[in-house]
Amino acid sequence: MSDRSPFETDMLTLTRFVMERGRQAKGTGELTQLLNSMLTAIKAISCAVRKAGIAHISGKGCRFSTVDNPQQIPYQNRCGKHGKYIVCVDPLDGSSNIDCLASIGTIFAIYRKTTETEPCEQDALQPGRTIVAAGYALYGSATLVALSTGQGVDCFMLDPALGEFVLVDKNVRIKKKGKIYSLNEGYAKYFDPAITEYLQNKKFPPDGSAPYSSRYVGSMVADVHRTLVYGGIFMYPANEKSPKGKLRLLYECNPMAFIVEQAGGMATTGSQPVLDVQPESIHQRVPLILGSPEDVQEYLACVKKHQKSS
Ligand code: AFP
Repeated sequence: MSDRSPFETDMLTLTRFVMERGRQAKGTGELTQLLNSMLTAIKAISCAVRKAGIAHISGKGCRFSTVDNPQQIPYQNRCGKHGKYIVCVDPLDGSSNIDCLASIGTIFAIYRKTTETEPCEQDALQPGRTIVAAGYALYGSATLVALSTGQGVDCFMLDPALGEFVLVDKNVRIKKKGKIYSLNEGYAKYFDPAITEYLQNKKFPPDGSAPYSSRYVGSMVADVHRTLVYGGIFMYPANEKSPKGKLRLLYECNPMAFIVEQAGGMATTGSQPVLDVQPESIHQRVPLILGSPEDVQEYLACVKKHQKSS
């Protein structure tokens, strides 16, 4: 038996990574089982997405909740009892990009149930600070999973030959400051003064430094993953048309905020850290600004300046 930690093996699969984390936590194995079930579903989605155009599967889908049709997927553990976790998941985020083959993703956050009953809405209405594990799958040029169980962020790539996710980036850290801003500037007419000033400073830096680049896929997982890897800032702010922004707190903003904070970044609504928001409804929307800490802090300085002047 090698005396090397299993995390040091040359090719660590995500299945084994999750099992090792569960063993180290001396848990019941339920979170391990749940995470591995999530990975199986992600592999199925990846397979379906990759052959969507051929298999015309637009009418098929996974048995997941959908935004307009939340499903409670009944689950009983080996003892015939309901599980102790609840999962908030966006199974196919960015789906409007499917027809043009732009990257799409799956986003999930796992919380401990707060009730002793079958999974219910109350179980899901927890601040993101209570997240046990969160992650996303990116169906891009390859299929990648970024996962955090609260001990940093690790990235795994799906090896089609193996049918397994393999560790490719351990303990990912976001840059303190980037050179890319990412938001839909088509809504510029509706932006508040703080966002408008912040963007002006990115395009015409007052200190004469080089302007930032603009990148926007319109698929949150792709835009957030690029921000995690290259640094910079992703924004879906509130605007006149969407006073609370567009993105959903429970299954888009919270998991992404958890991942970015675990990688050393920041995630704010503009008035408070995303993970501190007390959810009031399942489909609640919040403004989202996340990324490199110095970039997010620069944005918050613009917010503070305009709050003082208003
Ligand atoms: P769809 O799932 O309808 O494509 O929406 C994707 C999304 O929720 C998120 O992935 C993007 O960041 C955001 O919407 C893009 O919204 P805009 O099209 O308004 O920029």
